[in-house]
Amino acid sequence: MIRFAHFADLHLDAPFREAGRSGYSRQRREDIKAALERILQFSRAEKADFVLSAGDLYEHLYTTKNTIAWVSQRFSELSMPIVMIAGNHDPYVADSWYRLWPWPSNVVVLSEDRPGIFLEAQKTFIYGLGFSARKQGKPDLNKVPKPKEGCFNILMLHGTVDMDVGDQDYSPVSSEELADLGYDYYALGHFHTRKSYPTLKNAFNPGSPEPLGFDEPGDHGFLWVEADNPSGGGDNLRVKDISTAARRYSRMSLDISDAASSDELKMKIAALLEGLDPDRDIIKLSLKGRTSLVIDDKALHDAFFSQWLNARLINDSKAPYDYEALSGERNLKGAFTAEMLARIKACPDEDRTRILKDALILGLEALETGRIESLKEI
Ligand SMILES: [Mn+2]
Repeated sequence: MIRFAHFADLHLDAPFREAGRSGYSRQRREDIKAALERILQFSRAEKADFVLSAGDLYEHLYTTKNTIAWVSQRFSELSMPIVMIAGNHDPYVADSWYRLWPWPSNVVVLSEDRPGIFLEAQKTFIYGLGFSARKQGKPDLNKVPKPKEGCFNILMLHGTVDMDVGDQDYSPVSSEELADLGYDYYALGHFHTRKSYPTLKNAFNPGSPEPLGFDEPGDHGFLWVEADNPSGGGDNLRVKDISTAARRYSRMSLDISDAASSDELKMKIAALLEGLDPDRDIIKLSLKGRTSLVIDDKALHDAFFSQWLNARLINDSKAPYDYEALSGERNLKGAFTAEMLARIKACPDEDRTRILKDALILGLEALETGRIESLKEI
């Protein structure tokens, strides 16, 4: 049996430029380090055979020497091999820390200079396809050696699998091409949310251990893999998600059309935030719908979010329609409004009246903008 940790896209020293509580960016960079600590602690406690880092360990443009010294120290405290490839944010360029730093003896960087390694004690062959520039097209899979018989074979790749990437050319491959290589496990990186592939059951992209922004919602962590060695094609993989994230990003929206007063609006917001943690949750809340209430964004933000690590309130609500004025307009909108108002007035049924009122709003929105944004909220 073989057991290992697979993580990717840690992005040490990411800049975190968005606004937040004082000291926010520094706190978030510490969160990333804490996520790495959790991965390494887990690996040590479980006596992992080795640890894989599938690219974007750090930000080449922002990472300080201190941070690299810190990672190197942490790595040196482990006895098992740590095998890394470079990603598009930390490419194996001339001044790369992967190249220049005196890494401890258990750290292996797979690069063009040395793309593969056989770990004797673990009976595992690992081949790496990392980045040697910030952008890189299709990797040359002909260079990938045949899997070694009688041992576990891992291909590490920082790139995109089975996607129509257009000009976003980040080392694209197809799952068929990977499957043809016949490796036991494909340790992927690049996408910051977890990914598995229906057509390639032994390929995994773990996502970022600590989420970096609103496009990385939900829980985040790394993968813990157990497999038979040799595996016979990777059929007996057991892959577990292990959480490491300190924060959780979410975008939320609240339709405030039916809030009759400022107090009611506040109650709606309070109800939405119930169960969220001001330190753990990082949120972007947009207020939607049509209302005649005067909304003071700053006062609302201060009332609810002054203690939050990072929460934004965006007022996307609009003023209500003036139906009487609209129905007097000599155009399609005017005719539509007049017709709908007449139907609403004549309607005896409460439920149907509500449907007609919604139809009036949606119809006006469609006539004005050519699409219906608020449909999902009704
Ligand atoms: Mn990345």
